[in-house]
Amino acid sequence: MITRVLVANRGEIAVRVIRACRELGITSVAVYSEADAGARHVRLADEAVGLSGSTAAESYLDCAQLVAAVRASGAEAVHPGYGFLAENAAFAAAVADAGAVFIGPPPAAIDMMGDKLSARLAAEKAGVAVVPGTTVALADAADVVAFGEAYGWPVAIKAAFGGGGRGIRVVASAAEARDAFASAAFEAEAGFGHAECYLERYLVWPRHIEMQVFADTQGQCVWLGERECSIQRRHQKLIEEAPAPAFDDEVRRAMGEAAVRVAQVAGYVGAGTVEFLYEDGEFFFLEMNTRLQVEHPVTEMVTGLDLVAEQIRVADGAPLSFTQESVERRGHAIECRINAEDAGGGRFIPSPGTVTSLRVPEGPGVRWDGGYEAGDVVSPYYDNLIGKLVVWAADRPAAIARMTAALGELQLEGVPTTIPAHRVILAHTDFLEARHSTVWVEQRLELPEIPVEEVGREETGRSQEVRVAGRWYTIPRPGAETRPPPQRSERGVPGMVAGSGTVTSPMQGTVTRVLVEVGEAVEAGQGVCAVEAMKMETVLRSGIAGTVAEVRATPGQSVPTGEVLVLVAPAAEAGSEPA
Ligand code: MV4
Repeated sequence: MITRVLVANRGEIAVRVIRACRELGITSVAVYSEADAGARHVRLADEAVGLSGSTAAESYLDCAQLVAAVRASGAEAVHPGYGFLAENAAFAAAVADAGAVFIGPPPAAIDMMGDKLSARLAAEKAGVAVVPGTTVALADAADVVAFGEAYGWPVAIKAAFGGGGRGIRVVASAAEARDAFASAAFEAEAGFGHAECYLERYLVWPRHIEMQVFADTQGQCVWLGERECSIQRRHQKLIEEAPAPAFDDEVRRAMGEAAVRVAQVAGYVGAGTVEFLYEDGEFFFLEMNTRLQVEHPVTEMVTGLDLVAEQIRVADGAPLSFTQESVERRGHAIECRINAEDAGGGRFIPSPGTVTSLRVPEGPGVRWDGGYEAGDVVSPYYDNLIGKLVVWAADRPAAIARMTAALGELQLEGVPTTIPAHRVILAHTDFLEARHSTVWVEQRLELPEIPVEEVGREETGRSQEVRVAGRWYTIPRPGAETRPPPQRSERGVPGMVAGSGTVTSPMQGTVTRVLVEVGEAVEAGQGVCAVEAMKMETVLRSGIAGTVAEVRATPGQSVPTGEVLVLVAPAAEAGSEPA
């Protein structure tokens, strides 16, 4: 029987797993990086093991250190949470080699779903519709043209080892195929270590609906219901709900059964999520996530199940504590992710710092899964998710009202958060009428420029307080620049300021790649370097044609928002100093 679990994660999900352990009478062992000594998950755990290093790569992503911690702590099982090593088959295998149980699926299932081409083949084998596309690696740009001519444009080029939205390139016409293929293959190689790409017809207004499945070691597999996850920006979800609004019972059942068949083809064990795109009443398999997801609480709220406790029981060899027939779904649940980000103008700029005060809402049907308390630091090294506000109510309108009220009660100071963005979304008629899609936040939602969270920072002398519709806001003083110019242009090219040869980082992050050298000629729109933040890499582009005058970026370098990384001199003055 499992009596000691090492939690190979941090933040709110480590807290969630530690709580489940406590309820099950299991001793929890936290791990922590140098930056996380004294973090909330460490304070809550029964025991803790330090890891050396502060960056994710040096600490929570270092397999060898984690396995050493498993051995040193005497843990009998490891819960990986989500992110970090949760979908790393080599880690799952190393945990088993160390004599402990990996609380997750077998390594072979992780591998099958990690390669999106073999995942598509698995779905086909399960008789599940995939987005029309290819199941062998692309050979050249001619494949893209042939596919586009046959199935229609736009076409998506996706990295076989990408996933979660990373490494997708949308091609609108045959004319774009050559460049798009070359850069997709380059980025796939640079980003994932595998250049293989495949094609899909690109759906322009889909909803993202995913199905929770659960399998045990005895061959049972059950679907628990779907989550609507379309409200997202830059492939990071903001709001999730269960059930999906305007979604038929028949489609739900068909999707659930399809997800179970995919899991069975993969030889799945434990909690898994099968992602689908849903458009015009049809659903298409996208990927399978072989982990517990951030948004699992909305499924817990409507089913009354504890998915983390179930994961631990299943890892211990127990049969599922429910059957397909016994699972009931009641009411409606919504989750709002509270991130340390300045959502002003829809830019969602990561803004780590110290949470100086925090009061979480209470009351019937309100749940807070948090990783921080007042005085804790949201570090620039990791995901900036502070916590998740989850509500349950009898139906969707009641859940939206409850969430709106709970957001009003949530008081968090010290860092800007996504709270103001949530309030705008929850009141939007497109959201209320479920007329949104995966691109709705980026294409339709207008968020005010008002940096609401600047309140209390007036000492800079660059802001002033104003009252709008009965609420106090702090806005920049006229003429005062409180942040670098928006890097997200009207046409939605991130990481580029049209007409400018000064390439700056649009967010706090780490330089991953430098793509040009001093003296090199570049086109307007050409990528010059790439910065990673929140697991997402953004290629920064020159806004002008010209010659690279200066490269200040170096791979691995941590950069604040607005840092100048590359200077491009305009073509006319090539070779001279940029203005
Ligand atoms: C797509 C798509 C439209 N058509 N594939 C992004 C995340 C990754 N799991 C797959 N993604 C998409 N694939 C085709 N053929 C649109 C998206 C997409 C998306 C999907 C899920 C959640 C959010 C998204 C946001 C933008 C695009």
